[in-house]
Amino acid sequence: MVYPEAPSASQVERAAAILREARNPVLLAGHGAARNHAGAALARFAEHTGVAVATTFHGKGVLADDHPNSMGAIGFMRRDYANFGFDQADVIVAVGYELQEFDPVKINPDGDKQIIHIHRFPAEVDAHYSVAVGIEGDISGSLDALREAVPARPPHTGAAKIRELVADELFRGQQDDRFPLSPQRIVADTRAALGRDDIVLVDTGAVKMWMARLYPTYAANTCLVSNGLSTMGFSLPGALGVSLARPDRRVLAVTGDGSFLMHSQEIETAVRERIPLTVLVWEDSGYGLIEWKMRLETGTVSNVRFTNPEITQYAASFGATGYHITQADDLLPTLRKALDDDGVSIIVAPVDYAENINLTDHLGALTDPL
Ligand SMILES: Cc1ncc(C[n+]2csc(CCOP(=O)(O)OP(=O)(O)O)c2C)c(N)n1
Repeated sequence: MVYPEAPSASQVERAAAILREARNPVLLAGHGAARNHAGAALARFAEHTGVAVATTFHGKGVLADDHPNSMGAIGFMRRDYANFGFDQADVIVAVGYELQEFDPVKINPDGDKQIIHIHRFPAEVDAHYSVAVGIEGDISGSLDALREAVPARPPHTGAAKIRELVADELFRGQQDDRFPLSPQRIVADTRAALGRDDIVLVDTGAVKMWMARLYPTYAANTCLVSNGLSTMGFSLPGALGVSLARPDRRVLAVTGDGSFLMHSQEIETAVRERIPLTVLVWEDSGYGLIEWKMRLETGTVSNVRFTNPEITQYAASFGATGYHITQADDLLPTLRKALDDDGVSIIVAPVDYAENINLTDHLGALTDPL
């Protein structure tokens, strides 16, 4: 295959020399890999070199989460399962990663790992992202060239262990009948309601942390997360755009109640323009992520609670249908009903964010270097 923007042969050879000597190379795929449709080349590269692959939130799905080399998404708040894969790594192959996606201190705390940076343009660097070799060019072409320059290796065994940790947490979530709902239950039911190629858009907030870390994603650009600058208010108007662009897919906007109140006026657009829209609001009557960070960083919490309108009545006032979940078992059938409907539906799911701090405590205590 001929690619435009072919990588330089000398850059490829310098990177191959590092990879041949690597004891435990790990791959991080970012936004650029998804945006540049590098998923197929990435899978070929992972299968040949045996590397375990994590993605950033923006790269979610560029390697399917059920691929044997996949470790899922890298942790953002603190550590998460996929971070274990980087603890013992000596080389990081970063593919389409950009510094603003997340702070590399989390995967290269001592700045001692060798980094091969593959992207269409040179890397921005910092003390934890100091590039040993940059390969600039078409991402798929660069991956194929590097693959051809290194010997095949057996698959990294750690990836399967990490997939198991994620699957176990989701399985427990699926069984969790508590009300307000556990975040894991909402993620599990969201996954069950959508097909592999359907598209979910996730707003920023605690909701994003849960969806990004746990929602199994099988193709690039099927779980679109507001990250980087992380603007609130992206998912609902974003879903209108996705519905128009991909009328063949079912589309779900997932948002916290704070973000919902920043963009809910666009329900009017959906009703007026007859654009199918389903919105799932994780309701905690607060800025859940800010509360979570305050607890972690200052130990005190202030000014993060607010009162919602009665959202089902609010939705009805636009001519949309509102659903208020009142028990855990109602969520999945309601999601299915709304997604099968061509109209505009807003589903309110009360969430138990006591799980936020439990999660960071649990992950902080967990060390499982692979
Ligand atoms: C436009 C904008 N304003 C403020 C912020 C800072 N911020 C990030 S998350 C968040 C709270 C989000 O609350 P909510 O939408 O209810 O989601 P939750 O965290 O409760 O899941 C805030 C205020 C932001 N990212 N974007």
